[in-house]
Amino acid sequence: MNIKNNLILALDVMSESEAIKICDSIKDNIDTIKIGYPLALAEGLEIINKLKEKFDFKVICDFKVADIDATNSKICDETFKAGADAIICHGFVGSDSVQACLDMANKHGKELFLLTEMSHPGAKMFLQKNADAIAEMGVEMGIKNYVAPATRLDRLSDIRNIVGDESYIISPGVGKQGGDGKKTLQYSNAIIVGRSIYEAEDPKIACENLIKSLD
Ligand code: OMP
Repeated sequence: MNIKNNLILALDVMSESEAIKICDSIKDNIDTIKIGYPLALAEGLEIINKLKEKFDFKVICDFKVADIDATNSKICDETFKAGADAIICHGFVGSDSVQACLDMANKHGKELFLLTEMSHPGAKMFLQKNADAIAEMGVEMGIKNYVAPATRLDRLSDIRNIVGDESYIISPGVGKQGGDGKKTLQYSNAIIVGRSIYEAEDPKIACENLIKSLD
């Protein structure tokens, strides 16, 4: 994926009108947005194509897919049919579940991102202990895209070492969760930022200031 300014907007707002307002203000600086459960549950999957058509964005669907293989296939199929360019799946469910997502992404000619370690404090309880193994599994499966945390640069660096320089890593946790964008980009290909942009008084200025700080 080629992501403008190495910056993805996490559009976790709760209505189409809010989404359009934010997108309008950041559209010159951002070409890739991430839509997750908040907006998809509030407005339906149609929101994906509505925003793609209006702003020509690439859309990553953050549904953290984590079910048995048969169910994962159906979730991914519907998401890609709705217009998603990529989907994020969990790795802790194991290779059969992840393979189902990968097969569906390949069938649609779209991308899969494998989530390794999460960015929040609770990730230390269970996920961190297995994150290296999840990343190793991804490499064995031929997965090219990963999600890894901006909040723990040592862990992000470990995961980069496992997946190699050819892999594409996107990292959430910059801003509100305490991560630093510039430092994160030493290891990641792009950062994912939500609240520091869409909750800002002026999202366009917040976005421009963030981009300047990445230089
Ligand atoms: P802010 O904390 O508001 O910048 O948003 C971060 C975005 O990244 C939200 O959409 C989260 O759901 C998402 N996210 C994480 O914060 N941590 C993770 O480990 C993984 C994700 C994700 O998969 O995108």
